[in-house]
Amino acid sequence: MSIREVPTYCRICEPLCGLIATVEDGKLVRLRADKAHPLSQGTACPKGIAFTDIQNDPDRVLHPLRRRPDGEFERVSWDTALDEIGARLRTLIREHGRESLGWYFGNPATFSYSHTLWIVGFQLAAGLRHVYSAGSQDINNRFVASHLLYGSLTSVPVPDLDRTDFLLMIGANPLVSHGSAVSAPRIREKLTAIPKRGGRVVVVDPRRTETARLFEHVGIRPDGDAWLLASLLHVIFAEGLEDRSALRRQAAGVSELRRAVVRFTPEATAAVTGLDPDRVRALARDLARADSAAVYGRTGTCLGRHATLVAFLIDALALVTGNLDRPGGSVFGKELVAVSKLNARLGLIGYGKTRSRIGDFPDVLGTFPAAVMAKEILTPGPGRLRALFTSAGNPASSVPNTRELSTALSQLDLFVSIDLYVNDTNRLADYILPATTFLERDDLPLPFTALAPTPYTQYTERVVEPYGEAREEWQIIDAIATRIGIQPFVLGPARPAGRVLSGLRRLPGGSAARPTPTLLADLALRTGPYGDWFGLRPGGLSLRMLRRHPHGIVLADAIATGVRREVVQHKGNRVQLAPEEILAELRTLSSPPSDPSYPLRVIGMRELKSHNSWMHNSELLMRGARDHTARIHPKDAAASGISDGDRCRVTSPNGSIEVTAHLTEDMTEGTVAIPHGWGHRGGWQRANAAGGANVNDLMSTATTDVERLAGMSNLNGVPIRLDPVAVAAAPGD
Ligand SMILES: Nc1nc2c(c(=O)[nH]1)N[C@H]1C(S)=C(S)[C@@H](COP(=O)(O)OP(=O)(O)OC[C@H]3O[C@@H](n4cnc5c(=O)[nH]c(N)nc54)[C@H](O)[C@@H]3O)O[C@H]1N2
Ligand SMILES: Nc1nc2c(c(=O)[nH]1)N[C@H]1C(S)=C(S)[C@@H](COP(=O)(O)OP(=O)(O)OC[C@H]3O[C@@H](n4cnc5c(=O)[nH]c(N)nc54)[C@H](O)[C@@H]3O)O[C@H]1N2
Ligand code: SF4
Ligand SMILES: [Mo]
Repeated sequence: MSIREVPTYCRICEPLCGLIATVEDGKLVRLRADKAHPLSQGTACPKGIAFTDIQNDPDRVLHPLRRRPDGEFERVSWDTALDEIGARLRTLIREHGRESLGWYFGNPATFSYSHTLWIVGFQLAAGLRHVYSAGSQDINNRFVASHLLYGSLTSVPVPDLDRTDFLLMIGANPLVSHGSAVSAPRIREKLTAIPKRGGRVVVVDPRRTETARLFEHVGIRPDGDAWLLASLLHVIFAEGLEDRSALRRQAAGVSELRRAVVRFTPEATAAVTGLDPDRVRALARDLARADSAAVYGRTGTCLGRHATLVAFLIDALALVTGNLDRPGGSVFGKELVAVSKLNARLGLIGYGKTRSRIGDFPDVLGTFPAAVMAKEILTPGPGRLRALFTSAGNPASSVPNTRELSTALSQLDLFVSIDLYVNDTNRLADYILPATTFLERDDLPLPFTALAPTPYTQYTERVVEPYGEAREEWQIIDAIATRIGIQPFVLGPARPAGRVLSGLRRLPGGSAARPTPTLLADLALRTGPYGDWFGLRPGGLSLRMLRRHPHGIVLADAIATGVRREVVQHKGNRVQLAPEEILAELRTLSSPPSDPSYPLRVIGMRELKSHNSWMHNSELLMRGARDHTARIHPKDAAASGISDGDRCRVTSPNGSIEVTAHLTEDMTEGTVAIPHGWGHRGGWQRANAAGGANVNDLMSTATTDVERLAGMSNLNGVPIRLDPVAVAAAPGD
């Protein structure tokens, strides 16, 4: 018997905690927190530990599956699956062109550099138009705000947690989510250290969350953030609290922004935010006067009706108070590989380069809003989406109006999914191709280093060989591409990307003119901001060097500041505070008229032992009486005739679901919180048995309900009503 202890890192969520895997005869038997990881230092959450259940799950898909006419799946060989998919694709391309092909990639794709690279390679080489991702339900507004402010989509400032005196946190719950768009193991300690050193943390959230309980809570009404931020700016300008010297040095459009927020007095916005004007004024003053302050917003600010405006105002507030690109403020991390620069030079993917056929939405980094995907499948005409691939995604659970999407998916000419499971989406697929788990592939966390207040990285080899016949996504994508005559990363020399990438073929290690992900990663790393430049910069990074640090490596004590000139691509390297798109949003900002039939609003929330839709099959995480509940304020429950523990019906203009009522004064009145990712119908038995409902049945895909600038789905602040569910009387009652 061979037993090995292998250091690696968790790729479920963004802190990327160090793990030690115990492997016995090629099988994973245990995961535990890695004490030798320089930042996570022996911490990991229940999900990371429970990944053993996923790795060894008897419900995992370990062989290619093909759907039979009766709807059941049968096992087929890889060759059969790939050849049949290839043949069907060639027919579709002949009849309808490559624009009939599409891809949706989900959240776990972000955690695999090879998967992401090969999707982009395939997209560019095949000229795919129909590309969708979890981003339009998550973070694309943040990228568009950065595009408007800095002329650089992928430059996202992070709160300088270790040095800040004042953290204004809006719509984020890092005690449960462990931080997002900020990569920081042990984030709870980083946050609690702020008040310990005399600073403040203010949490703006309609629910008194696990995070809000530890700090100061501002209980805003859902989707009131744009109004609150505009009011904070209003007070700061009106009282002359802005940092004039920072504005002179860093910004353009100051007076236009100042004028645009004139009408947003705290009194004028109180009805929308639900906040006392004096409290808003005090918050503005305290923020402006703090020695340093960081303003940070996450999914709670991304899924409302004004998501891009909100993300924009978050950074504008940091800049106006003199806290952008400054220690203790909102700061720009250095990328592990120079994606932003390379992209700026080659112009490969950007914003608004093309527009969607349905709804005329601009693309964001080459993707369209997932909310229009169903209509792209259902609407006849040239450019109709006919063949869809999903990889590491469960859109029938995660995007709005899941009933519409399920109907659409069953009308596709071809539907292929690359996943670990039969999930709520690919149960409708023609083929399911088994992917490796993160423990079965090598990895380098490309996008996360720039988001880390203490920059760090780690390279990991695969910990176990793939179980069954699982393959890495890039290999599957490559195999499919080959069958339709496309080679990702070997483009014609006429295309700018082709020129760069074809150069790689001549490098040692690029076997048979086809670079591997590992080769590309090494090359990008070595020529990146931390790279060794093939020996020109001793001590710099290469994969070889990272292999010598299997527990990970800290790259700097803190994020370097004073980098605006490198980050901001606009004229004179000035941050644009008044782009027309934003001024127009501010001019027209008005809250939708309230409809008495839907007096309450629903928002999302995350739970410690769930991860989006895909960890409900883990025994460890599902232990105890776990139930899918709606968190409701007791007064709202009473008004609807509902008691704690009752089943209740939640109805929006778009749909209706049934969940269990959980009464709690943590909710602000008028707001109900329901987690997403429940109500399963897949091939995962424990998850199916867990019950619950799909909250996204309540959400709308009407193009008027999709945020205009970034195509964000509206998943927070959606109007609902609550009704008791009549319990059938027992016989004899
Ligand atoms: N109402 C509401 N909806 C939401 C949200 C919300 O707050 N409220 N949040 C949104 C957000 S932020 C996100 S990120 C999305 C997530 O939306 P999606 O990414 O569409 O869905 P997930 O639930 O993350 O499902 C991921 C799938 O990937 C599979 N998987 C896991 N690891 C791997 C792997 O290594 N390789 C492959 N090939 N497959 C893998 C899992 O089995 C699962 O089927 O949901 C969004 N939806
Ligand atoms: N345990 C666990 N961790 C996760 C995940 C998970 O599913 N489970 N998912 C991962 C993913 S994909 C992501 S993107 C991150 C997300 O990371 P976070 O954004 O930190 O996660 P949430 O807990 O959803 O926090 C969002 C907060 O916004 C609040 N909110 C809702 N609507 C509004 C609003 O209109 N205004 C304001 N101000 N607040 C509002 C909610 O009450 C909630 O507390 O978490 C990641 N980590
Ligand atoms: S917080 Fe948990 S799920 Fe996230 S990386 Fe760490 S161990 Fe993994
Ligand atoms: Mo997400």
